[in-house]
Formats: sequence, C-alpha cells, structure tokens
Amino acid sequence: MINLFSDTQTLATEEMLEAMVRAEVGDDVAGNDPTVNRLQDLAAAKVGQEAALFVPSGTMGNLVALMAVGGHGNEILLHEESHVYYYEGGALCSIAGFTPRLVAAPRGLLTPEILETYLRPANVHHPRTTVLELENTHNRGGGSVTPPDLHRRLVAWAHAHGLHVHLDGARIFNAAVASGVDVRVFTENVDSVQFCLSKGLSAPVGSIVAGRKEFIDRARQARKRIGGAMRQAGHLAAAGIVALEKMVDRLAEDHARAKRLAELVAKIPGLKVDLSSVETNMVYVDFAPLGVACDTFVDRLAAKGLKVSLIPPTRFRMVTHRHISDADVVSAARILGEAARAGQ
Ligand code: TLP
Repeated sequence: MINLFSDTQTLATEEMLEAMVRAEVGDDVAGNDPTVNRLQDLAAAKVGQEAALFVPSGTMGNLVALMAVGGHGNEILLHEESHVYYYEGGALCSIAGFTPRLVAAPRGLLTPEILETYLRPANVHHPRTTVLELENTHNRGGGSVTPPDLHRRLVAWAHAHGLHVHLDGARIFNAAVASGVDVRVFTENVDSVQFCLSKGLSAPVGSIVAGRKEFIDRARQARKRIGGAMRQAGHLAAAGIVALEKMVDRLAEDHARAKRLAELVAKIPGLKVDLSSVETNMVYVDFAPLGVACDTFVDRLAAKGLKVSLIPPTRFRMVTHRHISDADVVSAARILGEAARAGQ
C-alpha cells in the first residue's frame, strides 16, 4: 500500500527507538524527567522562545495555548478552514471558551488588509478580540506557506492591535525549509507556537508549545487540567530530540516528491491540480470532472494499493513523507491514471 493519507503515518526511526529504550526518565508531572527537560530546552532554543512544554498531540498543544490565553467572553480571529476550528472538535469554544471569528482568505493566507475588515470597535455589544491564530503551513490551504514578509506583517498588525498571536505551526519546519529560512523567522516573534514532532519529523508521539516562561507555566497548568501531564514521558521525548536534531533537513525531499507527484497528476484527464499551490508536502486534487461519487473513487484507489484522504465533496489530499520514495510517486500516479480512466 502506498500510504499518502498523511504525514501522520510516519514510523519512528531506528535511532528514535534506540533513544527511547535508553532514555533517562523521571516524573514529568513533578518536572524532573531529565529527557523531557532536555527536549523542552532544545525546542525552546530552536524556535527562539524562552520556554517550551511537551504535550501528547498538536491538538492538545493548540488547546493548552488557547487555555493559557483565556478565552471566556473573548473572540479569536482565525481562518475559516484553520485546523483549530475545523478539526479539533470545537475545543476552542467548548473548553478554551473563545468565540471564533472566522476569516475567509484564499489558500489560508490571511493578510492585515483582510483582517482589518473583521476587527470591530470596542463596544459593549461585542466580545473583546484578544487573539489572532495563524497556521503555517496551512493544511486545508493546500500546505501553503505564509511567506516570511507576510508573516512579519501579520504579527506586527496583531501586536499593534494588542492581540496575542498563536501560531499553529504543526508543520512550521516544512514552512521554514520551503522558504529557505531559519524557523525562528516564523516563531520568535509570536506569543505562542505549537509544532509537531510527529508528522514529517517522524516521532511517534508529541508536540511542543513554546512561548514566554510565564505563559508556559500557565500552559503547563492547562495541560494538567485536561489530563495531558505524563509521568515517565522521557521515553517519548527521546524520540522528539532525534526528530528535532536529525529530521528537519530531509523535509525538502518530501516537498520535491509532492511537486513531482502533482506534475504527473496534472497530466491525467479528469483530475485537476493547481501546480502553483503545491509548495510543501501536500497535493490536493479535484476529481469533480470525472463525475464519480467520492467514496467510490477513494475505494477504487485503495483497491489498487493507494491510500489518500478524502476531502468531500470532490477532492482528495495526498501527503508525502519519509516512507514515500521516488518509485512510489510514479506508482501512485499510475494508479490514479488507471482509476480515472475507469470512468464512472
Ligand atoms: N492534521 C491531521 C488531521 O487532523 C487532519 C492531518 O492528517 O493533516 N494543526 C495542523 C495544521 C494539523 O494539520 C494537525 C493534524 C494538527 C494541528 C493536530 O495534530 P495532532 O494530530 O497531533 O493532534
């Protein structure tokens, strides 16, 4: 099976597994697990923030950051298809207490000019807008990169309006590698950032939240409150250290393969892909011209050995990662061609 479902499907490397077995551990709830502390220090330094917190998932990372800001009665500005809004079970409202103000922007790319039209004057009728949430790369935006200049302008705009900037940087290393810049360009000027050690970086579990020390103390308490504080978590953190030290540069290979895959798919009649939108490791394909029911098409691909994720009603997403080779890209395109030619 060629598994292009997501980069969440990556398995730990041998080096990670060895590091996990050998890890020196303690009790992270008490803050004395040396390997967790080493990962947190390394992560904070990498992203140019004062402190960092290890959490089990990206979803929890975003949630504890938003809980630490405090949402009850307040409004958060975020893209209408942001992961935090779209895929996190409504936790930003039901747990963090925010009122979401959904912003429309092509390919997930917010701009200060667009945001300006959503900002409301202080008035007793309105919730107070306190947070701007950014996502880079933007998942439903096609893995799009908010470029460094636009990122800087967005943060400056938000700060000028007194907003906390939270960056969902689940794939921020993909954004940095694709832009040819150090990740700190995107992370050191925000108030909080979440990034994933799993996904493209291949760790089996875990994300990092980073920010000011006092903010991370609040996030740590939020993590405890929702049951995310772990005990001998150093075994997991050990894989995260390898992820950060060894797995970042190779993301460029995933990007090159996604581009190649998109080029091959673009030649298949009935499948539409916007080549200019393939900037990182994701390829979104529209199969509406085939007129095939969405489940039917994805099942047909699976029967031929290709796993993709369905984006209803007429799109699917393919994500390249460490287990996808050049040969897999060619085979995936061949399977897609056969499935498209099979008609309705
Ligand atoms: N994304 C997953 C699914 O949840 C859709 C995927 O396959 O792409 N932020 C962003 C931008 C994400 O893409 C994801 C996961 C998360 C946060 C949440 O991370 P986890 O899965 O670790 O909770």
